[in-house]
Amino acid sequence: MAGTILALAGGVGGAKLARGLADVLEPGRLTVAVNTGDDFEHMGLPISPDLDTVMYTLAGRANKETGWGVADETWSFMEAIGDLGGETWFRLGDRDLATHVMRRRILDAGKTLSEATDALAGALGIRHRIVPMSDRPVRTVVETDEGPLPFQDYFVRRRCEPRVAAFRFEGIEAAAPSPGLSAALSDPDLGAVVICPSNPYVSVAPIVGIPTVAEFIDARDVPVVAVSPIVGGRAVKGPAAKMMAELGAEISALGIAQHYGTRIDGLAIDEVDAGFAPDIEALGVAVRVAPTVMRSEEDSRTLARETLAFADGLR
Ligand code: FO1
Repeated sequence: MAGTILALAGGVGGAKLARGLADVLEPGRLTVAVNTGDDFEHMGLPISPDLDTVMYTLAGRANKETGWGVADETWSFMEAIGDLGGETWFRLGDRDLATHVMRRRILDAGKTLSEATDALAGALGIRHRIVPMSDRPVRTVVETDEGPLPFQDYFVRRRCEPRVAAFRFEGIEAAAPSPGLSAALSDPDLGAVVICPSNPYVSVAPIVGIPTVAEFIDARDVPVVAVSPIVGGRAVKGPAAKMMAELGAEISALGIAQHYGTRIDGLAIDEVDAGFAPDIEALGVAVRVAPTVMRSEEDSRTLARETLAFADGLR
């Protein structure tokens, strides 16, 4: 695989493949652009869940049980907040809290979300570039049968129960790509864009919906390959399958190919879904069958190598 790689990621699946790519690529060859549509201000703190999940995962400190936050976490702060009658629906662990407080201080000093991310990732010893998709606010709003819900209200407070009708990304029209994302897109050595196995509706859509990014993808001269987040008719983690059902999409690797259409050149699907290959290829999307469920860091490295080889073959 020649050239540099731009990975688009959000959530647990995205973070795992980003980790696999970081393990197999030199720091200068990988940029991970992360969804910020899930971000919100909570108790005066700037929360960036997908940036933190990617950062903690690349640092080897992610909480594998919850899929978010930090491993070996303690909850004294939350307990004390509860005792004082504060909000406890969105749980902030003691170690995780330090990240939000540090991000607050950096942003209050007038620095950008990109600069905050560089500082935090650097402090965690991460050598690969993790960048927010934009330094301007983009907020995902979930249109449900109970009306519009800010993303975290839908995802955490309501546990994804309301029926989804559509998604809105407030601020996306005015959202320029972050400097790191712009640099990756305009890098003459860019060899491929990898869309990680993240939720296509709420983790990937905000990134590829940024006008400059959408234009790049439509006019691209490098392969864009995605990894299906749906395996065997189910989401590996999270509400993607439930959303697809509610939106009337087929809950399968074919449904993912139909969602992305020819905005992607190739789709990596799991071995259990190999039967979908002809129908996906009929859409004009190349197929790579590979083990796509990442249960270990070795699995993530294997999938990263498969995805890079797949993209290389499409150049
Ligand atoms: N998800 C939950 O289901 N419950 C929580 O209390 C919760 C707290 C939390 C704190 C920090 C953080 O970075 C993420 C947190 N998440 C929690 C996950 C978060 O809602 C999701 O990671 C993303 O927004 C969706 O990928």
